[in-house]
Amino acid sequence: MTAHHFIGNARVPARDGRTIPVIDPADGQPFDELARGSADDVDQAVRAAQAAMGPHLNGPWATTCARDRGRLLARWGHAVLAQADTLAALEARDTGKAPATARNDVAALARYFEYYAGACDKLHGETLPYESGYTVLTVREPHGVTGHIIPWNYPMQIFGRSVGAALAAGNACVVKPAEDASLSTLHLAELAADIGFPAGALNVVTGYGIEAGAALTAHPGIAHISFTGSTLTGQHVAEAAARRHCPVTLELGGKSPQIVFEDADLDKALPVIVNAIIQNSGQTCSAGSRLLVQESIYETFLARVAERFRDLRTGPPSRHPDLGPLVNRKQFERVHQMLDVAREEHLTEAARGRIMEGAPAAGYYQEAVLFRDVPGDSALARQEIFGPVLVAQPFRDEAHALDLANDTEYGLVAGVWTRDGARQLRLARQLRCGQVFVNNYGAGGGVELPFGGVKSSGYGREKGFEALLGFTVLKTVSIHHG
Ligand code: TXE
Repeated sequence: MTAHHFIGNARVPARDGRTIPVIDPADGQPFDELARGSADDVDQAVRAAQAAMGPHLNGPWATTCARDRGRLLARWGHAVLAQADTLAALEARDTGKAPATARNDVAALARYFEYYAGACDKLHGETLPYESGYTVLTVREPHGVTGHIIPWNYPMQIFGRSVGAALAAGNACVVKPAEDASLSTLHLAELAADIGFPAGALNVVTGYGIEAGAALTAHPGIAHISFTGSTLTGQHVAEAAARRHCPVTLELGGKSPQIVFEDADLDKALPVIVNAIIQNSGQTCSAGSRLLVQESIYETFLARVAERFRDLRTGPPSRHPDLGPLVNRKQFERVHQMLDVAREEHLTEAARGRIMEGAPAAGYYQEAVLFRDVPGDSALARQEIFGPVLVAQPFRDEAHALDLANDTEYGLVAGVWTRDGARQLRLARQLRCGQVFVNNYGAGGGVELPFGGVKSSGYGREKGFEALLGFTVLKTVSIHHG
């Protein structure tokens, strides 16, 4: 792979030759290098994308019709599946993901391409009733060149949902993957070129957020930005974009509640609830990180969750653990900092998993941890930890559960476990978030399901057909023919 951007269907080194080491989270050792992108490199990528669109939507990519865009996306999806093992191994090495999670990411990526391949030629405008003698219609046009800033937790899935939808809608893309997880993105871009995407339709600039990411956000040639990452960086991105009236989609994570009522099917709920926090070692925007359990079953259900937690093994991806290492030292230290806060707040630890024997000492290994009786004002109940840490709180009744669930600055996802149909519907309507799962929980899942937040979890929607609308501009054409 080593140290190149991918611009105009070609490998391009950083203009100033600088690089970033790629660290293996399993042992903390460097194993590759990335190009360290600068504003100059971003400018080169934006120009390549602009050339693909043409000055008047007359470039080679802008004139590729919807049917052919769909065919290219479909071919790309097949190529991804044909290389599933290679991609999963690359991702597991780069991010520390357990192999099963990496394989699931490849399958989801291919499914995004399949979904958006089929959607390309179903994205259409309308004709509108207006005054006599007029025909008025709407057309959905691409923004032009779209910028995509991607985090390190699900590089392939987030690439698929964002870039897949943007290309399907006819935009040319410039992607800035996370400095901790760029290898799969570069591989995918090369694959796209191999199967026939025209030069400039998809460009990748690697590098640090504060350099390449900030340059992309500020570039006047970028007509839309899709960002997934932290709340604070999302704010910086939106501020920079606002200065030049550039629309933004922000997906900023959450502190999502899983609410368990006494009438729930607890056998069904238990594995889903545990998986919703440990999946990808807790580094999931929609992780179910707060467990709210009705008082009457609190002790018995918590004992069952604790039993599961004690069995969870964290270790190197090569040993097929339940949880792989955290992605980098910064994230490892952040989770440790939160565990220090838990000690200062005298929180009660109900269970802890274990680190597999022989896991390299320099790797970023963190056991799954369950805290109980965590007060609503605890930092652990309020802040996104982004690690395998679950905080449990009891609730009295439905009104109390709703108060606790909505008492958060975030609003991405919520899970509700109950057999009471009326309560299912009430809570689905009253929970302040972008997705509600009743008697299931979709941490990271659901290609077809529009996804995004309210409050500090961001705005705009990714996934599903809704995402396509966000990657287009609606033009109204009024024709007076008498
Ligand atoms: O995120 P950043 P970090 C949360 C999670 C985690 C915390 C910090 O709580 O602990 O964020 O992670 C690019 N202009 N999430 O520091 O900084 C950066 O290069 C433009 C939740 O890794 O938001 C990377 O590509 N871009 C989340 C991307 O932004 C900039 C997933 C994310 O990095 C930039 C990841 C700038 N000024 C972390 N600064 C989720 N919603 O799933 C950085 N970047």
